[in-house]
Amino acid sequence: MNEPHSHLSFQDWMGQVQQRTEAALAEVLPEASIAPTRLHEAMRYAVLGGGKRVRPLLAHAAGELAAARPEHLDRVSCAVELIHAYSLVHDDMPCMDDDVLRRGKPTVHVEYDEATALLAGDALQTLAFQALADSSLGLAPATQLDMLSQLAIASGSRGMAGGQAIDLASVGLQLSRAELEFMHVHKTGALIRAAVLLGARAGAGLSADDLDRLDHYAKVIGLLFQVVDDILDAEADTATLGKTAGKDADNDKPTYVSLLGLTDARRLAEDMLADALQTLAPFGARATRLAQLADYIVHRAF
Ligand code: GRG
Repeated sequence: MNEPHSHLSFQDWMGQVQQRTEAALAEVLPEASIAPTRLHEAMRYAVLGGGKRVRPLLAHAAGELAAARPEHLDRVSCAVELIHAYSLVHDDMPCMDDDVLRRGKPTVHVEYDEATALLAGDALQTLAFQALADSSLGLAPATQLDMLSQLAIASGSRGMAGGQAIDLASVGLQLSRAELEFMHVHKTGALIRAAVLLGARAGAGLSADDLDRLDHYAKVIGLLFQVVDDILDAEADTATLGKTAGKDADNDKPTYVSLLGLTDARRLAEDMLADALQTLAPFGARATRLAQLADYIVHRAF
């Protein structure tokens, strides 16, 4: 069922997944014409028409490996991307990172107002769980419950929100490499890992060994994404990133670049990429998209 994708170039495959994710998100989000219109408009503004959709791409790539149905992967992708979008809306607010630019547009609290941004983030988070809990999806109920639980853990205080709390408490501190890793495994890594594992869970037939291997890949990729994010924040410009560049140093935030320097941070990223690719090797061609995504995550421009 997923074979037809294999003849596509990576760029074309990526474009196709991005497009279907955009359509699935547009469908799952309430129309802006439905009351409360300003809130629904802000939710759609936060989610649609931007972003690399890395988490949906990972969910689809892992799901293809597990022969999952594309429409199930669309739903998993929506759920994970809605959580991601909520985290960005809240992260940009004055009480957190206080940023004015995201995905090349004014942040939600700037375009609307703070209360609307807070509510939009809240509502995106609950919409993620609503979308995944939909009983008409046709997934086995036990699988669906597992997925909901996994997404909740990845998003909450023992996952992304916990990592964000550590991040906020770390400003101006000198963290050790282990402390920095702990923070990022939670803040950025948990949701990326969930994207891979939920994608795989939507399919069937992966052995315990296969799932362990995929989990190792997901953990490496989650952290790798952040190492590269730190490098890009230090190196790239605001126009390329679509968000304010150089913020980590300006805010005195501990990063892989501040801890290791640019050269060693880049070396670390390449070492982690090699680890990720080696982990996928036993899957052979079935893991091509996951391997291409690992490479994309390291060599992306924004
Ligand atoms: C507010 C609970 C709460 C959590 C926020 C993920 C996060 C925690 C904050 C985002 C801030 C940030 C810059 C994190 C570093 C890595 C990251 C998640 C970058 C943004 O993700 P991309 O690059 O963004 O996938 P796009 O726009 O492409 O979707």
